[in-house]
Amino acid sequence: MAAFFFSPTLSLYGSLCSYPARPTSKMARKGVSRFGVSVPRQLLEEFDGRIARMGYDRSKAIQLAMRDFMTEYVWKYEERGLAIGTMTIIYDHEVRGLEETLTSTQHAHRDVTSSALHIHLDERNCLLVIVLRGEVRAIREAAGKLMGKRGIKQLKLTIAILERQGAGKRVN
Ligand code: NI
Repeated sequence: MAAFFFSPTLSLYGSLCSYPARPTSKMARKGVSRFGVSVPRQLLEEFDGRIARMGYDRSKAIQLAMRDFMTEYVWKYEERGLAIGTMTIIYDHEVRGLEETLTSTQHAHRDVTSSALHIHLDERNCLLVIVLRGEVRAIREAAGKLMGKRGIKQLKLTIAILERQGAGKRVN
């Protein structure tokens, strides 16, 4: 982990945007902003390799990543209202106490855990898909109980907001 933080960094600034050094009036009219970002060299190399295969340049890829980030995280920290979704978990069932934690968490948060599907992937690993429905705040709390637990190899939340609190309008 330390390697990540102490890796040499490169600036994305140079080729982040192909605009001239000073904003032109045309650029200002389009509402485009430039910014500099420092990232670990290894991360940048991997990023460049992947986006090249996908046919994106850095500007486009970073815009997509920023939008994904907002979709993914805004609901987790800001949204209030009614939502549906799934929590997909891949875990090692041999880790002591983990299955009990997964079950007790679902019991404790039965107001938002509608149902669950369990598939035994191989000798050790299981896939658990929990269907969620309820207040975003309660879903967030249930997910928070499991995030970072030892033995959970992957935890992915997919949420759609049905009704924003105060808005009274269905968006999905
Ligand atoms: Ni299993």
